[in-house]
Amino acid sequence: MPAEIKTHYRACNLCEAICGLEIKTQGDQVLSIKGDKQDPLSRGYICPKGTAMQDIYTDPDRLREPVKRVGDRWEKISWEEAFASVADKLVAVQQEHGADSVAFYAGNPNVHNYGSMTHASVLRKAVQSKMHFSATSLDQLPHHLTSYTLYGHQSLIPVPDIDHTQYMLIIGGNPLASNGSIMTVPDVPKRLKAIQQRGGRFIVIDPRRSETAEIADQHLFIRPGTDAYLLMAMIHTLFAEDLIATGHLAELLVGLDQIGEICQPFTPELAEQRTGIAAEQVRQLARDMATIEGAVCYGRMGVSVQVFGTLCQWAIQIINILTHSLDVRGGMLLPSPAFGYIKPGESGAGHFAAFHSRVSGLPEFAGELPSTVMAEEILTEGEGQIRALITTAGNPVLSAPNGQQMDAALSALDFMVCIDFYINETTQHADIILPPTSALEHDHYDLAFHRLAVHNTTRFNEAVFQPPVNSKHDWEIFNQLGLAIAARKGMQIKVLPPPDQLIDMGIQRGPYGANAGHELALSLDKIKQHPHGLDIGPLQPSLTERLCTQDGKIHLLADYLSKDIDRLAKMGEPTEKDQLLLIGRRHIRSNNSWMHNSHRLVKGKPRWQLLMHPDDLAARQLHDQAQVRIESRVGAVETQVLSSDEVMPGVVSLPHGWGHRRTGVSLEIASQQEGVSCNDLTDNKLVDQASGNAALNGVPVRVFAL
Ligand SMILES: Nc1nc2c(c(=O)[nH]1)N[C@H]1C(S)=C(S)[C@@H](COP(=O)(O)OP(=O)(O)OC[C@H]3O[C@@H](n4cnc5c(=O)[nH]c(N)nc54)[C@H](O)[C@@H]3O)O[C@H]1N2
Ligand SMILES: Nc1nc2c(c(=O)[nH]1)N[C@H]1C(S)=C(S)[C@@H](COP(=O)(O)OP(=O)(O)OC[C@H]3O[C@@H](n4cnc5c(=O)[nH]c(N)nc54)[C@H](O)[C@@H]3O)O[C@H]1N2
Ligand code: SF4
Ligand SMILES: [Mo]
Repeated sequence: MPAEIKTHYRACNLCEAICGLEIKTQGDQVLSIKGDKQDPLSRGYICPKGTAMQDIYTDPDRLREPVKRVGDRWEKISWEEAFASVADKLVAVQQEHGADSVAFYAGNPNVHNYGSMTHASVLRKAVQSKMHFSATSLDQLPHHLTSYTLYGHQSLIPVPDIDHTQYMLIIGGNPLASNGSIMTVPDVPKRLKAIQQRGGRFIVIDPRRSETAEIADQHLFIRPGTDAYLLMAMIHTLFAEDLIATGHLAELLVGLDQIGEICQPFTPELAEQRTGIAAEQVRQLARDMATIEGAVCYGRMGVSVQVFGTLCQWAIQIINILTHSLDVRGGMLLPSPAFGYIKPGESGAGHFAAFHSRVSGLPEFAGELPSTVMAEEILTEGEGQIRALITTAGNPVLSAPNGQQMDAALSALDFMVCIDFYINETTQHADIILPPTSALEHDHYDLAFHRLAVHNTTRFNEAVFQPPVNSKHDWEIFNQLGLAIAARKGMQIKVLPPPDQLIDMGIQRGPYGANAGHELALSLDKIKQHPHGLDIGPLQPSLTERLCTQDGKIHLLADYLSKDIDRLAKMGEPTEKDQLLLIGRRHIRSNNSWMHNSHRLVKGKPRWQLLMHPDDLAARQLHDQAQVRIESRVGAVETQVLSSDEVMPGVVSLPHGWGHRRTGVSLEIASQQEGVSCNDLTDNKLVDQASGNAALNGVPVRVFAL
């Protein structure tokens, strides 16, 4: 008799949109994956990656047991042997070279996997090193630093109230491809169209006419890396034209006059010269923000991951504050999640520049050093050198700038262990790989992204499949490896109970719990009764009660920002003759570096080429689809160029996460794909000076015919 057909509901954990999925299975087969129409947040929306969740589950290349490297082969080993060897090695390295000779790199999927978020601390406590790196500093670090500076907590991050806004200014974000970031917004095409249907507008500022720009009311090209001039000029205009209205926040603001002074030199005319956006247009953007009720200014990767990333994110908050667009309906609002609700007294607020990196002297934030310095900290000899590395769900060889240097650094380590289920560009350097279960084999509660969602909901889902007998979840690996290391150090550490138990306490104590006197009296058990998710209401103004600064005020300016504004004022014209500025590009069918082993996602038109404006092609006597060599300060790659007026003249675009054709990678489908790694060109020395975040956009390159 054939096995029974079952229907499961599960949120997708591949990107920040956390769409509800309806998954039909029979035995151990997935029959179909569709959007869950009853999910109150995603409303049935799904993208092609959601369907591809099944390809990860069935992928023959996915590791199911620990492996150890023997020469250039991989040998299966038992979990006992794996934990013992890793613990022996790490402890030996620390005994010889000190606690900080072992480093961590945590990749992006950690924040999409709740057991990794709750249990990573067990391993960290056992290892006791202060060398932590993560994808945060290749990404949203400027948002955390800005929230820490202005609102007193790195995770108190307001998001656009997209369902009620009348005017949305999107700078350097492409939600149609990314499905939103630092803004959990499934079903974003409909949500953006709804702005227009209710008589509002949205405007995109981007060096490329992106998918989002295509459907916007207006698209303005901007020269990469110059957004800070635009934003400072908008602030300048608000002061110059007496457009400032701070509404209910007025009494909380400290340093308003200083902002007025510091933005003086940044005229719309200067902005025009640097950005390419007409001065009158710059003024109009400021006026619209100030005069339209329910307006919001939002910026993402394009403005975070560039040379003035923090200044841009700060200026975006300031514009929202000065136009009474913060903490108001239709503007920027703080989500109120069932778990992880930030209010005064909450731990994990962050700290900044408590120590600096050894070689380049970049500051830590919240206990992490910028990932741009990880390779040099491995390669530069001397006291404090990193000798061993633990990676969890990360692929820095393809994701961090100067990938060739990263590759060389990982080869130079005394020992490396990876918690990951693929042998890819990074993990191939490991001595031992510890593979966790895949997503459909564990339960799921999204800890990170309900906290950034445009509507408050909560959702818990059971595992779709029973995990195989000899398998471990990420959280079990953290517990057991932590114990093994602690035992060798004669330390006592506590392992943690399963993640669902941990978050249950947090939910019960949260704002919808019985303790808070909420009528829902939420607990995990109650949430489990709603497998499609539970609607807990639209975003509401709440910032004034939730500010975590010591005096409960918003200090608009900080020293490090004044310094950065100085740096902006002194910066010259960025490009030399013949130089082009390289930017990235995301595609709906791709997910950073690790979903190219799914046939259904990579089939069809290739998507890894370099885009170049026809004028720039002509100037180099290049023709469409020619093979070209791209050179930057750190490296060179060869690929195909496509002629496209999507990018502005002077700008070229290459997506990241490709470049799987190399020896040592065991990804059957991915390694057949053409395409090179964009991060073999991006520069580890090109950083946002304020935070140390990587500047992966706006990288100077030259392009030649092959
Ligand atoms: N399909 C898909 N979805 C994803 C991901 C993925 O890889 N694929 N990754 C996920 C992750 S980890 C993240 S962080 C988010 C990112 O989410 P987004 O930030 O929305 O995604 P990006 O496509 O990187 O958008 C950045 C935009 O900035 C533009 N840009 C580049 N340089 C500049 C500049 O100097 N100024 C301005 N104004 N714009 C600039 C680019 O052309 C691009 O359109 O996406 C998430 N979702
Ligand atoms: N040039 C350029 N570079 C970029 C960007 C860009 O826009 N342009 N974007 C940056 C951004 S926003 C980000 S977030 C980073 C991402 O950088 P990383 O996080 O370093 O890289 P990913 O490609 O996300 O790789 C994820 C790894 O996690 C593994 N994995 C997946 N799920 C799990 C799991 O549940 N458990 C475990 N243990 N492992 C798992 C995968 O096999 C893969 O090896 O890239 C950054 N790099
Ligand atoms: S948009 Fe993101 S969360 Fe939704 S189905 Fe696609 S990958 Fe999954
Ligand atoms: Mo990211």
